[in-house]
Amino acid sequence: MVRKMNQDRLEPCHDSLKVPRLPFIPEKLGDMISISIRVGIVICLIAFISLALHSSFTKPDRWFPLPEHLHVVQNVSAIDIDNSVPTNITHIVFGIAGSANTWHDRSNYGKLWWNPNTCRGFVWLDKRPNILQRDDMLIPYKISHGWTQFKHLHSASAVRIARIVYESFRLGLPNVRWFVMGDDDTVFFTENLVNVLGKYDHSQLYYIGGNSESVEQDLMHSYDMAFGGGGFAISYALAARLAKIMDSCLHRYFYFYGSDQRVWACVNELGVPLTRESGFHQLDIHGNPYGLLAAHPMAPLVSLHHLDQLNSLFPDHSQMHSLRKLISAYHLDPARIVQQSICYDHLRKWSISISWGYTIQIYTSLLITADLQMPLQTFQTWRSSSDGPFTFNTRPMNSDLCQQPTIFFLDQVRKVSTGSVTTYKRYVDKEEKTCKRADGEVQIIKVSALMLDPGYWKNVPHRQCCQLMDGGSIKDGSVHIRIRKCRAQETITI
Ligand SMILES: *[C@@H]1O[C@H](CO)[C@@H](O)[C@H](O)[C@H]1NC(C)=O
Ligand SMILES: CC(=O)N[C@H]1CO[C@H](CO)[C@@H](O)[C@@H]1O
Repeated sequence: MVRKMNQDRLEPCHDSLKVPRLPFIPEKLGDMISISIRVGIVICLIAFISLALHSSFTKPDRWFPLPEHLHVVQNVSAIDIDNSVPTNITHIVFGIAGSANTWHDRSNYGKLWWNPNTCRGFVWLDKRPNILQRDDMLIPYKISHGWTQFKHLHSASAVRIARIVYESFRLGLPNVRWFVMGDDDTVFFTENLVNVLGKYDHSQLYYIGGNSESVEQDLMHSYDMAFGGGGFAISYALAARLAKIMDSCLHRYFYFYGSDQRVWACVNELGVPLTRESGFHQLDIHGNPYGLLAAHPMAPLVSLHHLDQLNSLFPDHSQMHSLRKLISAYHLDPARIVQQSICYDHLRKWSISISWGYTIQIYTSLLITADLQMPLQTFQTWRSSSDGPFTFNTRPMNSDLCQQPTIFFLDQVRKVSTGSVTTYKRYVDKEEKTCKRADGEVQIIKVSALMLDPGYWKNVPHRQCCQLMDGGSIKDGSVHIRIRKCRAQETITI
């Protein structure tokens, strides 16, 4: 693994192949022309042989500078076609879009998820950064090259960032199956990313990601575009095809706005559609992402974005602290993080919704599963900060605090032999103290679960069931719930 700080790499020679011209003889005689063609061919041959001989004793690039796309084609041989080895983190090359000015602050996101022992890839910067602290450079950086030559209507950096996939490919790193693009404020959940990508054959043309949560954004850009901040994956095979057309393509789409839009347009020229994976989160929302993460779609959590523009995931904590907390649960059981389970206390007529590793809600009424799996709208749209529409249904959050569900947030995580025990602590809003709640006695919820097999997500998604232990008895303010596979005939019924 390359851990040293990466400097800009030397650009290969850009001169195009110079074709020797035939000596032009201005004679009108036909045979003179044919003679001159023959002479020309001989001269060409001599020139070719002598150059070839010469080049074998010198740096090849100097004499036969291949056009860049040929360099790239050569390296298709680098494709790792041994599908018998399951995809792992070392098969991914990350291309993170950064800029010298913001990298110092944004590098904090990288520190949350980048494991320098296993992750490969670079943050691509516009220029050399002022290195303030050594650990800013946990993710090695490279300086983008050749991007200033492109015409653009909006921002030059959109061109630069769109080219990251191309520049990453051109590095010719061995054993690459996927190129994963993200922003410097994207947090990846790499174990889940690996498992999601492992479902697909990297030697086929794949473009995998998610679109925006806000319909206004999808209308403005495209529903079938992978939004860059949520991150997207390009298979090696697609990257090889893209690399050949990238620069001409960027010239064609100079009038586009974003970098992800440019990549999308180029991918479209290759006839490749977006493969949607609902664990990629652009988080094009304002306000509190709580509702979304408390009722996550049935898919592994792959990424989160825009976190410094959203409320903290855990109230009364900084966003960084919140993320560290969420990630501590994620490390315990990656495939299960924020997965929802729903169960009922039929005796007390309560509904309980668990988002594992994050939060639990208790409703002191019986709500159907179809409602509970619908996110509470704790957020607004990205552009206009309106109440929708989103690309999924939402439930309104009652403005009367006392009518809202009781919320518990992750407090502690503990590994036990083959699973985990996570505890969730009742959250009391400062203004909420006066509410009389039927569930007021419950202060702590303890949840035990077996580790979710990462292979779980290779099957058709299926919610797991939960069950109140000890008949739902409350001991010292604490309730115990177990999450487990649903039994063969079991339904989640009021
Ligand atoms: C990942 O796969 C490679 C083969 O491409 C293998 O050599 C390596 O041991 C694997 N690494 C892990 C962490 O499984
Ligand atoms: C031109 C280029 O980038 N070539 C690379 C192709 O891949 C091999 C490794 O598989 C590299 O060693 C080359 O530098």
